[in-house]
Amino acid sequence: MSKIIVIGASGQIGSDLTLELRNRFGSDNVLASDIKNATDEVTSGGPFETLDVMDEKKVSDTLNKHNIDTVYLLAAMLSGSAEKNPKKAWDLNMKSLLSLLDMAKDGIIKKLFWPSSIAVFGPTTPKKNTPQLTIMEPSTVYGISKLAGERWCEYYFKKYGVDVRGVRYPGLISYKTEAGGGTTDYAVEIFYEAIRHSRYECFLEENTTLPMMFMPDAINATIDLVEAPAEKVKIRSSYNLSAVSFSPKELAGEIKKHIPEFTISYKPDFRQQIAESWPGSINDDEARKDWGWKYEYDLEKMTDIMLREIKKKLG
Ligand code: AKB
Repeated sequence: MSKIIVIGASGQIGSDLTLELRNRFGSDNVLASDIKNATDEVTSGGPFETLDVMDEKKVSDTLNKHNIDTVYLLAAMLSGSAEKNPKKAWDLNMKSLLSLLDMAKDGIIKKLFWPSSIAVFGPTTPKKNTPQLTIMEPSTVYGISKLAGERWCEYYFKKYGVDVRGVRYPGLISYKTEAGGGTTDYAVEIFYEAIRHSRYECFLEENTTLPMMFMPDAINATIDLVEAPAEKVKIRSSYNLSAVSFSPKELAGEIKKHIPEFTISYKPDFRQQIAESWPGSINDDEARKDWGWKYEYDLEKMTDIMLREIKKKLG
């Protein structure tokens, strides 16, 4: 049985991922860690350690102490926050990856999952059905760090045989832990505001279509990729991954079916430019072909669950 650590277990992906990993592999085999406090569900359901991913020694001591062999490295600064703190974002996103890649190279760990993003694409990338291999000229700090990270992953795999795996996440939508600092965050905020106030002011324009995915699909993709036999994982930079694409107007229309009095207004800010630099839809043929990826949740199903679960959560 693998011994797993989730670094960044308090974040939007990390919290859901930790719970599902514990569900599949047993609570004692999944150590959650983060610099911030995690949700009660994460801290009470299994081991948790406070960990700053920038503290290389503490990270390596923790891996040794718990005999960890598989690392999910989710600590990162997202697109919106990174534009406000370019150097800090570069340091966090790059140093953490390079130090874990080195630990894998030195045999301290056996497997590393590292998330990339649709932010690796830029204004010159074909916007529709964006292929795995295409023009990549990201115009955001976050995107530059993710593209550089992808290149490092492939380099460590080819040069040192490091078993590193990754996916290019689209915007992720979930109800357990709110997102923070991303451009696609509107698609989570909108649900809370629809339930609380029946209205939402969106920071993107109404017709800005972006690739999105419901969290359970993202979690399945992540674990399936990490669990796939090594010979099936043909791409070691990061796989394109796709589910649904929609605009704020389309999402608002879907919410209106449940909350007829819901209204949306638009006040685009600096994130509009980031969103415009990203594709509207993604081609994920390679992930489907190599390790059998397939999404489950469409816009309708996702909206239904989001509204139901957030209502429950807000009481
Ligand atoms: C962001 O908006 O920055 C992220 C992403 C698409 O990687 N959700």
